[in-house]
Amino acid sequence: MTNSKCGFVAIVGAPSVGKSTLLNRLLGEKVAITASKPQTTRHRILGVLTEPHGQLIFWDTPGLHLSERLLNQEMISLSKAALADADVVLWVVDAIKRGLDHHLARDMTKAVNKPLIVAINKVDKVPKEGQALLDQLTKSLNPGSRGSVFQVSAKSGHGLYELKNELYKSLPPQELLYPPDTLTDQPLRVLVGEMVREAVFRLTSQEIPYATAVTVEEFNEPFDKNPFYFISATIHVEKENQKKMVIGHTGKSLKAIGQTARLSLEKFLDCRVFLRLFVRVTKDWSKHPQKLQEFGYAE
Ligand SMILES: Nc1nc2c(ncn2[C@@H]2O[C@H](COP(=O)(O)OP(=O)(O)OP(=O)(O)O)[C@@H](O)[C@H]2O)c(=O)[nH]1
Ligand SMILES: [Mg+2]
Repeated sequence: MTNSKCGFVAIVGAPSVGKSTLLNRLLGEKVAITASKPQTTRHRILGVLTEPHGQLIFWDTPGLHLSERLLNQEMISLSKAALADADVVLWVVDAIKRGLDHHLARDMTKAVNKPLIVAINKVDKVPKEGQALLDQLTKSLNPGSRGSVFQVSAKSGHGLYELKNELYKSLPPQELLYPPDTLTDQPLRVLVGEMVREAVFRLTSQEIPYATAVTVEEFNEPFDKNPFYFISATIHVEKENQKKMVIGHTGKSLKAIGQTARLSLEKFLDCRVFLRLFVRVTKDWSKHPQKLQEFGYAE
């Protein structure tokens, strides 16, 4: 009989509540991109945390929300699959803004009959005089016999030690399912594309973040004479006017996207990066199942 606890934790919740930030913070590494705009995450992202007493295998998921859009429906089905496959559900709630889709997330997490841990995130944003309201919210979200509620901050790390301990308690005793040095299942190339998409998400506005997909065409590791990564990637948008917006007047916007993406890639890869970006119109890609598949957003 093993002493270690190990199992799958589905991180679910409404868009923008801080699911991906929480995952990165728990792992101490960036495996998921984050942005202040909703619907940033489009995949089910695996993040593995191995500690002396076991292994927490997280799935970060796209924010649960209602949408007619094909891409969004694919995203939501990934979140539902994670809920169905997990050993324990970690429902993340924003301490300040509940948002329209809060009830959808609540109903979906209620519907699965599994241990449920609620993390009320962003408590660093709650002013002193808001503490009573926060405590009221904490009481109202208590899942009773299914689990418990924690006040946390993915930004400051507040409450995460206690949250982790509770997650371990809900997992079955079993041998580690992944080798201890596993961090994520995403190929490096996919992560690199995601970091370029993060820069687009953060630096553009209106419909552009939602009309963007990124593919990586070249990914060359450093070697003796070339002490940097050489990466070339394409930013796909759906319409000609969107391409103009991404490039910007005299290329200013694309330059800023390139700079931001390069800096986060250099931090992540711990090495200098030469990044070449192209912008291409792939007409209405988010409406075509085949394109969604090609860009990795559908099975
Ligand atoms: N102040 C504060 N901001 C936070 C915290 N956690 C996340 N954020 C911010 O909230 C925004 C959304 O964070 P994400 O991690 O991208 O949220 P998400 O739930 O993964 O969003 P989707 O993938 O779109 O569903 C970002 O601007 C984060 O910096 C926190 O604990 N405190
Ligand atoms: Mg996310």
